[in-house]
Amino acid sequence: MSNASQTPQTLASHVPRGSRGPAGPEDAQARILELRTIIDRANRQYYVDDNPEITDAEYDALFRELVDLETQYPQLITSDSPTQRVGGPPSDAFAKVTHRTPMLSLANGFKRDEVREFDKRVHRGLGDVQVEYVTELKIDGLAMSLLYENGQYRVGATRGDGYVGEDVTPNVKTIPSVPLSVTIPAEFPQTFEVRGEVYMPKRSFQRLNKELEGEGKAPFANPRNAAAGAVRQLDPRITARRRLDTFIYALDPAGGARSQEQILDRLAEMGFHVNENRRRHADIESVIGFLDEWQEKRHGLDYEIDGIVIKVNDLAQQAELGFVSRSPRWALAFKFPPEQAETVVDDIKVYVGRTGAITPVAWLTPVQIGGTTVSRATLHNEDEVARKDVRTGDHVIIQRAGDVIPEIVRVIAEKRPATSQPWHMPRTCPECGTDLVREPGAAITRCINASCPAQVLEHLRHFVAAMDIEGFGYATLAQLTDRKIVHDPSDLYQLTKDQLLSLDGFADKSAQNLLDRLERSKTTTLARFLVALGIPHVGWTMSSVLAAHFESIDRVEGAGIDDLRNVAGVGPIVAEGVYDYFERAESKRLIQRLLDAGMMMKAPDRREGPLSGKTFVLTGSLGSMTRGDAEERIKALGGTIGSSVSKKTDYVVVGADPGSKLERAERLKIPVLDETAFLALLEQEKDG
Ligand code: 1X8
Repeated sequence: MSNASQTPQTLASHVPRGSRGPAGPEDAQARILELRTIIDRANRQYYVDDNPEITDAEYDALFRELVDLETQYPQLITSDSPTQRVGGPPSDAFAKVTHRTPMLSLANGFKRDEVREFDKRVHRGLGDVQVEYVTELKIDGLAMSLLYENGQYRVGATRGDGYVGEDVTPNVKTIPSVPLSVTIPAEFPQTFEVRGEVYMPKRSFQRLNKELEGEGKAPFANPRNAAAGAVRQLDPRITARRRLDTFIYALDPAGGARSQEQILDRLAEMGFHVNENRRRHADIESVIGFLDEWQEKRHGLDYEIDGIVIKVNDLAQQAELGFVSRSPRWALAFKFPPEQAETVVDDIKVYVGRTGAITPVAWLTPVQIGGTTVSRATLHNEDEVARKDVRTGDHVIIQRAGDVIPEIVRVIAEKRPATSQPWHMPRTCPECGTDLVREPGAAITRCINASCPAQVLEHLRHFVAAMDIEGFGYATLAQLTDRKIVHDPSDLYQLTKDQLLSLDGFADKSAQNLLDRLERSKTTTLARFLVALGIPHVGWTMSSVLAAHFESIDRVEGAGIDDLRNVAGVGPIVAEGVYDYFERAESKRLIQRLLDAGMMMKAPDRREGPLSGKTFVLTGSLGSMTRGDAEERIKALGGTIGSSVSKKTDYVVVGADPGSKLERAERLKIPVLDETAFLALLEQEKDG
């Protein structure tokens, strides 16, 4: 098997750095959309797939660029911008939990001067008073919320997008350091929430990766991803085997504690794991001493930290400082600089991605950086290689910023072998031999042969991942394409059991399971289908926008360029990408074949049923069910919930103590249902 197809499919598909700043609002709009698409995809990879492909440092740079542009052009901010969220979207695999208060992210600082600036802001905000700080290690784990009722552990949730997380209660329950019941201190509320990080100790991580490699499976890139994978298992028994641990640092309500330090002491008394490496400081220079100390000492820990969290200690002062957009003003996350190491470039090879993008990748003599072995570094594109003048045989400084794909920072010129030659992009595709194309002004070189085996394989991998069809591993798809059984995703739906049984690793049961999963995947949503097609610039956010607007694949396919441009949240670059995609005969053919195979798409968030097209507004409380249950039952029958009464409202359901909505309904002559009538309607519609 050629190695060209073994790389993550979109190694190079985020935008190359060094792009010039936009000149005016129109350029800014285009760049903002581009950044949002890249950031949304990166978020999804990080939070949902546990498989990031850009580094934290790159992510931070892209995010900062977006924040800067949106600050400059506030009129271009939309509610779906990643700057308006604080994390990634929750996955469909778990029930959702709405956090009692949002799980916010902290403002970041990278330089000691930014820490001093933070101190100045705090002092400006509080006036002429003493401020104490508490510093804690910033654990490179997975943020969690744990809810306790009457001292009993009830709900464990991931952070998700900060507002809604995933319910992973049974999984978290398997973590030994999570107390299942706690003794509640006197005068403490019966219901409280703690927050902290779940992490995988370095030692457990190394053992797990050895096991995975022994089974021929892909290892995790870092302990954080391994911990995230373990928490987000559907089977808690797997979580239990992964030896996770926790550090807890927040308590809500604080129950009489007056400082962060007291909160940490109280959490420890209650039986939570609290990190012992914390310190109180009378001034910011003492804080900076703590940063220096831990930047050195951190490698001696059995867990990864990526910085130091600095908090104003006094809770009253915290309350006075409050919040600014997505972060508290009283805290700063100081991030350690990326770690570097020296190694040798043994070779430079190119990979072909799903869209035909050709990415040069340096093969390195394996080297340890901060506890992880690194043997590859992305070189992004031809210009990047030329700019850094990286050559086979060079000694290089590489850096890893907490994530998978490390980067070459620079070549050590003094150590260059005398015989070395500059690297050049090959003229032809290493997979199919087609002449490579680089359009004027573009950074990316492409193989434009749509049936290039590497592209076909990456396209299939993208499709099965997006459609959430388990059981099509790399090896299976590679066999199917090598044997020319499968050429595009629609062929998957024509597979027979005999064909599957002819592949390595299939028995009757596993073949049947795979066929069943394929069959089930045919009932899907328009948003998922659009993602699976692999349209340029269309990740989950964009596909949801398109699905909500157009509601059917026919209408997306038939949309003109102006129709697309007029969709809120779709900018010119995306509009063009989508339009071009659907113009192509291959795309039309693929979609038709998928539909012929029986693919069916539900309209976004709108269930079909006897109440389809009917809008209900609820007011007052019902005796027999909660408001939420009533809404669920209406939606289950296809109805829609409105928030205010208008001429478009079909029914107003009235419980006890109705508000002004009842008056308005009577004025507009909208049918009013009391609880009995409402229940009767539900029953009748259900039977009918
Ligand atoms: C994130 C983290 C916090 C702490 C430690 N590790 C983290 N990853 C801490 O406060 N000790 S606070 C935090 C957040 O608020 N996003």
